[in-house]
Amino acid sequence: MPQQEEKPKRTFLGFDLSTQKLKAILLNAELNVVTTAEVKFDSDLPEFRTQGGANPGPNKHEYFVQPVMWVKAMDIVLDRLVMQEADLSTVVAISGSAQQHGSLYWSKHGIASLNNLDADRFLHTQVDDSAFVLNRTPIWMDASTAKQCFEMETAIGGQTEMVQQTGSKCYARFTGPQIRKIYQQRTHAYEDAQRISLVSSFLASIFLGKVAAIDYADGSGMNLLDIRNKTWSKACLNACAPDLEERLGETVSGLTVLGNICDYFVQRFCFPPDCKVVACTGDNPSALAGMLVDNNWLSISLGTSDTLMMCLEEPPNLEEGHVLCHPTETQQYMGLLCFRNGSLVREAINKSEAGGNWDKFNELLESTPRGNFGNMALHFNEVEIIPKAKGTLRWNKEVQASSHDAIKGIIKFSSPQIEIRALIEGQMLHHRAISEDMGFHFGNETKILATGGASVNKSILQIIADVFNAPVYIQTESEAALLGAAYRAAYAYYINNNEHAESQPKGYRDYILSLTPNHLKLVCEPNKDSEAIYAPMLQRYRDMALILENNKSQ
Ligand code: ADP
Ligand code: XUL
Repeated sequence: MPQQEEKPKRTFLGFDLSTQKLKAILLNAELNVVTTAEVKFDSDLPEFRTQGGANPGPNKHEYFVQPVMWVKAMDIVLDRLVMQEADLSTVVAISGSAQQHGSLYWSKHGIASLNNLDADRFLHTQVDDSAFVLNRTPIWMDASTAKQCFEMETAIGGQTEMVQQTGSKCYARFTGPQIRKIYQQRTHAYEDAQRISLVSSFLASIFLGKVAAIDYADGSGMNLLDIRNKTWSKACLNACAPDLEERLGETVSGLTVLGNICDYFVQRFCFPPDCKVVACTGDNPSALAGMLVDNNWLSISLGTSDTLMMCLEEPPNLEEGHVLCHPTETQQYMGLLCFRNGSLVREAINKSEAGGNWDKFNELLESTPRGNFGNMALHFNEVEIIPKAKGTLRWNKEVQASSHDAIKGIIKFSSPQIEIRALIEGQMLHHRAISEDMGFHFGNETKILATGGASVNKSILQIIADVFNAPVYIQTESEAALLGAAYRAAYAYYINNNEHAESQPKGYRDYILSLTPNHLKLVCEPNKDSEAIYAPMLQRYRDMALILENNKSQ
């Protein structure tokens, strides 16, 4: 007998089925990356003729995907992992993240094929077009359901009621309005659909060999889930389509082990037969899980749009923005705010004021003092989501919130330096005000996690630190949604494992951080005078915004 039994080699596998690609990541027992593999839809699967991972539909605002493309991608990504000598026989748990809101409609034949996958054949020859009553799945980019949104909100007693129950007003891309459109326009297909999956629960279904439950967090993006009770809202189901509950099935926590991997993957890719399949979730909740943040953290993604995520104790019932059930139960809820005028506006001002050179842009930005002599701007080049407004406004220190000039603003600032600082400070004041409205409490413990393309820009991050009066960190590993999938697999495995039965199991965040503590890097701290400068500016921004709001409603 050896003195100490050798620990079995354990790995965890995470997937992210995003808009443009399917990516897999294999983590070892210490949660370090062993290997990754990916399949890009446009270039690796050109036969589906996607652009940016989607196909435009025949009618205006329609976007779809053929689900068999995703099935094919799963075979390929697993092959690519094997080709990189990943030992899949060590994988003890799997989970996934996927683009939110898309819906798949299983046929009777499809469910039978899923239950009886033949390991000698490719997946996509078994879960093929005929596995679904619609071989085109509407995805989140689809904006064709304004009519159904109106109908659903009206049926349950208005927009406020929809927000109260589901955490969001009806959005065209959300799954409920999409299902209703299919029920109305393809009634026979709807009637033939045995089950409906989200993209995330579809991913889990393939590994499980049966239709998987929808998790609470991704379920919150449907306008169908009562986010307080974590059950389907009868009123919303009735407002959507008949006999819907039986098609949706039960909902579960995103930390649930749904079962063992099906035999197909054991035979074909050498997974162990007791490898656990953990509920999959949407890409935004999964990113929050991958960032390992608690209620002190505000995460700001500076991508094409600026997206803010936070943990919340209570839903704020905001007219805009989304409240979702928290993916890892670190807190009750997560808040999600998306602002359309992010990087593209910064790029436009960079072009007009600094010739498109970010170094020059930063030099000009840093040559102006914090507070910008009282100059402030709002640039909504596209109609902003919150507030729903379009246009540019510049205010100098003479413009009073109470005067008519607040609505008109001034034409131009006196220098590119002032223009650039006014843009960045204005964006961040706007983001801070709305995240406060959503219920985020700023205090001494507040920290910011910056991600996305513009998070490489330290001058912008310094302004974030000052306006939010909080230190700014970046992640050392990118792709939070993908990491979040593998982390959830590891945690669900841990809480389901007998070896911890006697002690009180750690919470999700504590457990993952105990294995992989150094995932963040501090990049900027607020200057000492930042609160003194930006607190009055924030109030001024709010006063100005109120004038605009009142003016709009007159
Ligand atoms: P998405 O994931 O939404 O496609 P990314 O997170 O990749 O977007 O971010 C892309 C954006 O990052 C670009 O639009 C660009 O303006 C911005 N960006 C890249 N480098 C810089 C930089 N040095 N400073 C500011 N913004 C930058
Ligand atoms: C969120 C949303 C997108 C998709 C695709 O509401 O529509 O972020 O999840 O990434």
